[in-house]
Amino acid sequence: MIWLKDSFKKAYVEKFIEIQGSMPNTGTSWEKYRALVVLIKEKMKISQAAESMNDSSPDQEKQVYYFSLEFLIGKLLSYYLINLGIKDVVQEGLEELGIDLEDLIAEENDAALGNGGLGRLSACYLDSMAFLGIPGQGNGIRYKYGLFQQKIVNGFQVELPDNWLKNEYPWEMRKSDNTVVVKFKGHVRTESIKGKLTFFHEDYEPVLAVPYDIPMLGYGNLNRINNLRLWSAEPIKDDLDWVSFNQGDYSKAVAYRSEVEAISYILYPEDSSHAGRELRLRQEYFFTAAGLSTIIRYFKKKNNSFSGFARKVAIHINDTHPALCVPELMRIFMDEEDLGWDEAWNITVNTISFTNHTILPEALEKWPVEIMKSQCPRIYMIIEEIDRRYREEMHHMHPEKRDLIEHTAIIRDGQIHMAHLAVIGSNSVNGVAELHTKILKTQVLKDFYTIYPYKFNNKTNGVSHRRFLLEANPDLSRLISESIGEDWIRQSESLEKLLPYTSDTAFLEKLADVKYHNKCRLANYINDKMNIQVDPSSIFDIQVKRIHAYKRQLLNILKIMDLYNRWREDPSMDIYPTTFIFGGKVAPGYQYAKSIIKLITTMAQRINTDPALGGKMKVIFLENFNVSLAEMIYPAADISEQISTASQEASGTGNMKFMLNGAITLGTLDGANVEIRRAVGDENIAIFGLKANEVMNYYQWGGYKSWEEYQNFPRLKRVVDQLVDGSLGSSNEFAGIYESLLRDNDQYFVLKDFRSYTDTWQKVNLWYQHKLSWASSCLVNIGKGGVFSSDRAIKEYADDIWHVPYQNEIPG
Ligand code: 26M
Repeated sequence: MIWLKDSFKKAYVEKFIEIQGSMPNTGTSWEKYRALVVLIKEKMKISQAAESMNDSSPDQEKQVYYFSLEFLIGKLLSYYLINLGIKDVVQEGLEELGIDLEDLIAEENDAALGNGGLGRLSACYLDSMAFLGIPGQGNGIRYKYGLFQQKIVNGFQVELPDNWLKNEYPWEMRKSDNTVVVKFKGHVRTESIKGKLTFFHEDYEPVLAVPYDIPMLGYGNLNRINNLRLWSAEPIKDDLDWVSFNQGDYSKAVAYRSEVEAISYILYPEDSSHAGRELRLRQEYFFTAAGLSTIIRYFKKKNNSFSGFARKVAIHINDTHPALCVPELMRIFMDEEDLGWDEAWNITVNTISFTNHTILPEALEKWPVEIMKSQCPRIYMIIEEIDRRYREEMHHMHPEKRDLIEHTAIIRDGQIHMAHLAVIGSNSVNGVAELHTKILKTQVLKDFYTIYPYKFNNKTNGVSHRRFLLEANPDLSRLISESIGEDWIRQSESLEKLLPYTSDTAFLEKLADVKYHNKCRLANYINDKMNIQVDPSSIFDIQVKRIHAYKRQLLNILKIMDLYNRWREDPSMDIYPTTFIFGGKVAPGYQYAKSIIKLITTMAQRINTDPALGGKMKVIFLENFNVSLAEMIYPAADISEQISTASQEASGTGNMKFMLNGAITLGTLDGANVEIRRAVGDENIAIFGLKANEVMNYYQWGGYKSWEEYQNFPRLKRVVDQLVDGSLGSSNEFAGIYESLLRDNDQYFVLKDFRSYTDTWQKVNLWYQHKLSWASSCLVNIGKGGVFSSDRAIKEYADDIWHVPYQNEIPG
């Protein structure tokens, strides 16, 4: 315990006076929030300084650096109070000062430096590394604007800028002393000095990379505070001089400044498409080069030779976005540290590991040679050399396999294949669920799998069960701890101790009460925000995630249209009242997915205002789905919709968050759903639809005939026709969706899976009416949810890939 109530109160009041020059009761909520954060930050610093003084071990611990263009961290204050074990003390102390902690928590902006699954995963992983005592640092970009805020206006998504730094972000610390220069453009002059080729990068554009650090504090672990280092791009101080000296042109000086500031200006809001924009490449090189330079600087402080580098440093690249780590590390070793190619290459490969997050071909990064050459001329030379040596080596090993070389080369048809660079330049390649890893080995990267079988491994994703269960669902957490003790907070697998309660009626009733209470909380939110009343005793059937064709929100809304049709025809139909809830953002340029939102909101408008339904159905599209909202939604779910076209969702992580909160998955055998089913058993999950191998077979033979599906199932034909027959209004809004289903042959098998989906949904609806059986299955999901904690995932990374120790025991 770092504070008792009275010492906290005293410290808080003193801190407030120090910062504001007045008493707390005169301040705004924002000022009170900031003072609390500053106080906690200082407390962390003091304890960490004490720790590092005690650390007399001569040998430096191995450091893990997690490179990611996205960290979707959400809010920190409330979570850190829990991790420090002082939430109650602080809450009571503040209350005595007349301050409501909830008001302060509400002041914090979500740090939304990520799009979705990939970005939230990196935040969960930093959390678990801090908890497990792994020296693990994040490296990313301090975007001035995070993921856009979504408003729904007339049923359409409207994007607003996310100006999260408007007020200042009190968790971050600017570390100007650690600023580095990243060099873009210019050209490379080669000179032979004493018989050695030497490279001079000349006439380059210098960009200052200024780091901002955010402390990463794990549960119960004040001794080890990790760091998330986010880089901001700034013009060099004397930019006017520099530019006028070089170009003698004022307008160029202005252009220089804005080109530099653009680098860390905004997060790209696409989560599955690669547009090949120059600015994106500049972002990638910027944070890669800046991050590596701090790693090298820190390493050199403690070591005098690079031979042990890979034993002291692990660099993990989150998708291919940081794959320029490979040539940049080579550049540093060769051009700055004077190592030869072979030694530099060995160390580089042994240091870097790589995670792939998607098989969608449109997401795979390829950069035109011309862009790479002009932005990063020296890096391009090194990539060319890596490619040349790779081809040469393959030619030696497999002289007959010319195809193999062409399929796996890094540079081909004027494009640089970043996934190939990442696979060749790393010692480990992992997928994010068993099925996904299998698809990588047998399809997407199959040629590489024949060349480097030993590099491939699976690391099924995990989520922070402390954020998404302990923090997000306090009532359930209390019920769990009262029954099985608090072990589960540190050892997620201890949730299995709940399993004996699946036949305990009194317990199951309490579980249902908790769920009801969480549904009331969400219902109140919906009422406040949207002025729509939803019945908390109806089934909450929820799909929240980015909107994308492969995730098939369309399948869900067609199901709702069908149900609505049937209900109107037969009001006595025996279906339990259901509230259908959607949430999720669309990439601003993705018109098709935008029309899906419009379809959902159009149906919502219809159904929610139809008096004949007597409130049996409601449809809600919650705007601006983000981490904070997610923390309110998962605890309130009965049904978790995980309905992607099998093979397309690499893992999913929302599925795990729902499960840990006792929702039943209604899903396809895709991504980690496969493993969820294995964990809970067939009777505690609802699976439907095509299997991955069936889908891939169809793809191989050019798809299936969606027309036949449509013709042969009248209920389906009816909802598809309704998209264009005027029943949804006179505009042509949904013609694109209609065409995608019938003319473009329904690439995502929406029509093909419709029957099996609606049948399965109906069974689930019946099942819910057997309250005890349902609650018992919910409990199995919670009890088996422990393996999907990011603690488990990080331990596997630590054991198999990074080779770092972790502390797993409860400290004494
Ligand atoms: C690429 C190029 C240019 C701009 C943006 C991108 C890009 C950004 C994010 C591409 C993909 C991005 O994210 C992919 C992603 O989020 N994948 C998800 O990763 C999760 C964590 O592993 C999985 O659970 C999801 O199944 C997977 O879709």
